[in-house]
Amino acid sequence: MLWDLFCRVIDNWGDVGVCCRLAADLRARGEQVRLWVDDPQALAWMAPQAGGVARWDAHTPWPDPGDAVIEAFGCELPNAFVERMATQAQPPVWVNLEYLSAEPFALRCHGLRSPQQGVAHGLAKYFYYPGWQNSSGGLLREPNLAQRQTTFDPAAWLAAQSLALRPAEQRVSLFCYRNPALPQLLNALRQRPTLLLVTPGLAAEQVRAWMATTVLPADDLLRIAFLPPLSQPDFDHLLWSCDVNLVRGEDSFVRAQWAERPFVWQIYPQDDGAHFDKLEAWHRLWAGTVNLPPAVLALSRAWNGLAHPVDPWPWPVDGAAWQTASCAWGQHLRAQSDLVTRLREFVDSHRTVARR
Ligand code: TRH
Repeated sequence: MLWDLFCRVIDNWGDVGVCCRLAADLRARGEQVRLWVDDPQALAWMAPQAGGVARWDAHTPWPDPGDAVIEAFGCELPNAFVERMATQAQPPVWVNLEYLSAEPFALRCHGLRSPQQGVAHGLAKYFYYPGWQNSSGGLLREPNLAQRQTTFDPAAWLAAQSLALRPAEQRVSLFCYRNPALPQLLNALRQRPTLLLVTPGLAAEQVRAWMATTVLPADDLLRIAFLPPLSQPDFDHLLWSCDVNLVRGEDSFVRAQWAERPFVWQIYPQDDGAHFDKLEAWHRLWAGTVNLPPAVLALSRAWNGLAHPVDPWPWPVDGAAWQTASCAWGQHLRAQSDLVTRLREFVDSHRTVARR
């Protein structure tokens, strides 16, 4: 089938990150994909090999739509394209790919049909919610992920990044938004030998600001390395090479779960505080499924500003239990089908309905 996948870059990298990963996964399964991105700049470093990417705007001369149209994160399709969808003898299956959420509404709304009006009159859009349960839309997990992970050599990859390893040193990756709890985290990391791997952008900016006001002796237990922007495969390699990963948003959050290493998620902050409900829904699902050390939830709440200033900083002492829980969670998810498997089934079944 031919898929048209629309992405509008709002801010940060997750919109385009999820869409280019979805496009690559569909193509890996033999699907034809046109990835329409309004601002594809980030793909130059995130997915330099990505093909079939087209920049779009209100003046794009649109081809006939494919068999399936994926509107990522409610990005509002251009009217001219929707008009072409409405004139097709066999209209495409139109799917709104929603944000990942553990809140109950996501399961309730997953798969719902929404008849459209205006230029889209006669068309229906379907809400598609990713998720962690069999009744959700699933999580992106490409077919060769497990094979990549079993053949990956962290020491070789770290050496290729010119990162010398020290014995008994924990490795922590940092990918975050602005976070007032960062100084507390950094001071907590100084309590034992730690190599902190800092991603570019907001994480690097905040760590540098902290270093400007904190004297780190040359023999400090905390070492800090600043990373360049990594391709998505190399961002996976970073997560797979660390003992703890601090991730954010949506796509890196999911990738940290596939890494099956301890992770702490900074949820995308919203002005009205709505992200707190979303975070606690995630906590309930996670802690209700695997045996999480209590300190892990305390750390997650502290890192997301739900409980701070916290002293002493709740960095879990029982790393083994945290690692066991992370593995159990990943295995729990791998036992389910992935998002693209479910999405293809969803489109197939709804195309059949349209043909009757
Ligand atoms: O960048 P983000 O904060 O994106 C967010 C989320 O998508 C959120 O849902 C959305 O509402 C908001 O944007 C507007 O975090 P996320 O989702 O983890 O996306 C980051 C992408 O960047 C992910 O695909 C991983 C990738 N990445 C790299 O490939 N290399 C890197 O070096 C880094 C730091 C990230």
